[in-house]
Amino acid sequence: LLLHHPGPSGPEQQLRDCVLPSPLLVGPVSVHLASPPSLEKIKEKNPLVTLGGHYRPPDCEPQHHTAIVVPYRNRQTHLRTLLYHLHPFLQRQQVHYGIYIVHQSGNSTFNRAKLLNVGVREALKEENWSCIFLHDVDLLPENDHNTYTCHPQHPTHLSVAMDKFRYRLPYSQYFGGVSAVTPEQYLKMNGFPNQYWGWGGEDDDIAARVRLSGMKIMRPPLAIGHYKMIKHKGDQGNEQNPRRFDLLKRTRLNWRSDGLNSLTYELLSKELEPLYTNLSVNIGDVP
Ligand code: UDH
Ligand code: NGS
Repeated sequence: LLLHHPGPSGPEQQLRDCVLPSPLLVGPVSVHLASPPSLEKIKEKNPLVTLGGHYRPPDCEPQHHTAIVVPYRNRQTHLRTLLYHLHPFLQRQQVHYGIYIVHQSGNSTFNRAKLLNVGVREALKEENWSCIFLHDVDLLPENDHNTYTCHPQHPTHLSVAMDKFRYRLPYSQYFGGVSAVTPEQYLKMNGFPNQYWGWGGEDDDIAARVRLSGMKIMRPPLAIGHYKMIKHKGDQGNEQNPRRFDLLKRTRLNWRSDGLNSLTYELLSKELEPLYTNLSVNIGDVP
């Protein structure tokens, strides 16, 4: 049934609201990690994805508008695997989405949380997203009932059952991998820390911010939140951060002054690729 109503510039088709859970869901899916197809092949398989990696369900009005933000440097094969898997996954969920790759340019020490701050800010400049996913490039969701939407009050941690942790949480406050916030929740917790250079601790800081700003962490059931991680070694430029334990002791003191409200960076380029938006950014280096 199609309803018609006159829009501001003449008659306009109004689609039915997309329903949740989406009728297109299949539940558990097998994930192929080895040798993903070329970007051209992936685009062919996803003809409705538009420039910059955006998609809207064609047959119903989406109720959720989700930006996927991926912190990134030098993981080309992982990125292709993620795109190959995530585009069809999100389309089955009938959400309106866009994929943003935030590429840390140069060889300075990697800073995952700061890249996530940049991605949130840039994505929200572009569209009025209702939900922002913070998504590692090497994690592939294995069940499409794990919906890529936000809880209205509380941040969500999605990757609760990763294969490398034998499909359980490694510890109860774990917030790494894949998580989601609304713009309001993000503002309330003053975003993410900018001071974690190198591997480790930034996800624990983010989890602490959720609590300190008066919110809690929502999670899907373990049976639904299954993820496969693409196996890899630690990256050059992302060595363990020796300051992480000291920083974590100070989250309570620092979260109001370090975060979204202290974020500085230089956007070097923004390219609308067929399957994603590529933000190249200079975020500086360890002070
Ligand atoms: N990332 C990159 N490029 C890098 C480093 C990190 O793209 O050079 C991104 C990527 O999205 C990745 C995320 O940051 O999924 C997290 O980094 P990670 O995968 O290295 O961290 P994870 O904890 O794995 O998933 C760590 C493996 C080695 C840990 C050694 C310390 N015990
Ligand atoms: C904790 C780290 C987290 C990390 C988690 C899982 O110890 O950043 O291990 O790591 N916290 C600190 O170092 C303070 S993993 O097994 O994926 O390498 O996410």
